[in-house]
Amino acid sequence: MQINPLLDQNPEQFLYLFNLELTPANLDKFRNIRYVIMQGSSKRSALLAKKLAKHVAGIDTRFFEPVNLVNTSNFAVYRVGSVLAVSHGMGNVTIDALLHAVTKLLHFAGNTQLEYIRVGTSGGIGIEPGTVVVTKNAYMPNLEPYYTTYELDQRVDTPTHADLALVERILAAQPDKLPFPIVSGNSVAADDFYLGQCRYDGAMRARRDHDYRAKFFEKVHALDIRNFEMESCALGAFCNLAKIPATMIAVTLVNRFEGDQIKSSAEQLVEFSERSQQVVINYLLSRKDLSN
Ligand code: R2B
Ligand code: URA
Repeated sequence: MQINPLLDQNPEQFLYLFNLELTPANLDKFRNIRYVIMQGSSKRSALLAKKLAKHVAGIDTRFFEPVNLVNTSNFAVYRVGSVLAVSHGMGNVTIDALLHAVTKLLHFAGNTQLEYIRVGTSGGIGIEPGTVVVTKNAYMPNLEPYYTTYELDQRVDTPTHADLALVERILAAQPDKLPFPIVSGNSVAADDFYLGQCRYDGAMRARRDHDYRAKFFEKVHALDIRNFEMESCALGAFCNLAKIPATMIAVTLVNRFEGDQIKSSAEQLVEFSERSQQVVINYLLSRKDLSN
């Protein structure tokens, strides 16, 4: 892990984005962390923490409610053993803020060896809804493997590829009889859910027609891109700068070759989103440094 050297010249007392005083007592809560699992919603992070408590610590979760360790309504952070289950909100910009905050916090708490995994949902490109995709490369919407941002008025392009060894470890940790399909593939981080992914059911009308969209989907499919979502580029770029192994595990809710709307029932969607959680749990349980 590599961190901004300026941080230690003037140690921070208060972490604004988590509304958290960096007292020794608070930092103690974040020592000996190895894995940070990020999901869009705080509710899903709490659910994952509950499942990990059951699997890792053998806790009867009927009597256990995970405790949120930070004091903001924007993000939630739960801990089980050496795992943090964290929420990141929606979009590259939001996950980027979370990545800075959680990485600073973990640095101040003395952690040096981390892995970051986003666990989420996505729109599939030419695969059955319910398939789980583990990301090898994240692409911007213009199909460049760089996250383009601006430092003041200067454009910077940061590579977005995931850690392939981590991708392989995740796939190798899955049982032979996993009851749903899992593939590794590339992902596109769109700027938004509707027009950025050329949905025709947004409140505003997409400007590209069906023919343009169909050709684009064919083109991305040929690049081994298997899903659209909204955070993989910021995650990949941040973790490449920080030298933190990272990838994304995202279940697909729809096959975009077939339509825009997510038509699965509420129960099916819950089951789908549990699939990507199951994949990360299988991976974490294969590790030897889960409890501490
Ligand atoms: C996938 O799902 C969310 C939108 O519904 C977004 O955060 C993403 O990347
Ligand atoms: N998340 C996305 O960003 N797109 C989808 O189609 C589904 C979930």
